[in-house]
Amino acid sequence: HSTLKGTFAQRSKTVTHPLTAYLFKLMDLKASNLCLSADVATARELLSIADRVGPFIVVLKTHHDMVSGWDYDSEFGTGKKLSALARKHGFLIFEDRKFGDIGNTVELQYTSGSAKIIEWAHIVNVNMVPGKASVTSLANAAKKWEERSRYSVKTSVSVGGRSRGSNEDDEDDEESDDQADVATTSEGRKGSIVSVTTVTHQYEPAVSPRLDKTILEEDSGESISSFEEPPSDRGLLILAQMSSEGNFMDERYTNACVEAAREHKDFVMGFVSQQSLNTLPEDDFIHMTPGCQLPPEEEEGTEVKGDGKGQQYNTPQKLVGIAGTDIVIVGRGILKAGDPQEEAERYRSAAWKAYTERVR
Ligand code: 5IU
Repeated sequence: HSTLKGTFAQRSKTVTHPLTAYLFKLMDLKASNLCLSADVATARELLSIADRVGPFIVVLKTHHDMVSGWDYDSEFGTGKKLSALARKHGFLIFEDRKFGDIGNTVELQYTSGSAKIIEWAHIVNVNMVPGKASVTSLANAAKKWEERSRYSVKTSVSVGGRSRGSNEDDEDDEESDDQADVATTSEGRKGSIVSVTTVTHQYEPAVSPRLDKTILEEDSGESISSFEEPPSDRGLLILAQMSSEGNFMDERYTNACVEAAREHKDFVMGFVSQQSLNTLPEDDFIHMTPGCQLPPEEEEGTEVKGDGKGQQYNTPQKLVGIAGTDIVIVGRGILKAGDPQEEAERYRSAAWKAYTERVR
């Protein structure tokens, strides 16, 4: 297939999905096709590893539900802090949520609850077992969210000489009832509304500048990266193949995943899979592949095995070079290393080499 020989730079110019185009560009700029699977126990560790390994990766994969101490604050919480780090280092956040329920339920799981995944994860994935409706529902949810966040209307209400801001979009914000001509200030004082100003403005999808500053200050004042901001589009990966031993995703299942992806090209970026699934000439899906490890440096060239709990590993050379996937997802290979930063660089370099040799 032509995408096996096409460079990421070339594919960034022709691919339909804006977020995939952005990701391909990022991969080309950073010379990286590495995703860190940040399977850590605490929010503090998550932010710390994201900051340290950020320069070497293009995607950070999270499992927010295994992290303790996740701060759900919509402005200064863990999701927003991750977004700031994503902007600083240039990577996308992929919440490996593996949605797997009926359409209505996955939509709510994606957009609601404490975590509000859609707010901070550029990419999520779906388990196709319940059928194609879950993809349609997630796509609709994303479309609604994108429209809302592109043009959110901020209203500033001045009550009895005091001014406060409220967001009309925030349905559960009880204070935003600016229709009434009597309002209560945050201190509980009643007063009549002096003026109501409505300003339509471009929403900042990633993070507020204030938060950028907070994180950067904590981090010895490094400047924000020169990477352009990602588009506000959200993306989906369909779980088409798994790395675990004896999994039930057979060929028929995988083919149905590809079919669903083609039906939702404006939302589906590609697949979590073990090989490239681009077969039609017009296919240009991106493929991310877990189950990746390198042998230790001193044993270069040897085989890598599983983890004894069903996980099966392959080298970047095999996955990117031979099976034709684009991004390798590495967790414990990097996390358990003595120096995760150095190890991330070793994985980046091996995966990039496999890619450059493939397109040569
Ligand atoms: N993961 C897999 N295999 C899969 C899918 C997801 O390992 O087929 I879909 C996840 C599980 C874990 C990460 O979060 O990818 C791999 O971590 P290790 O590199 O530590 O095995």
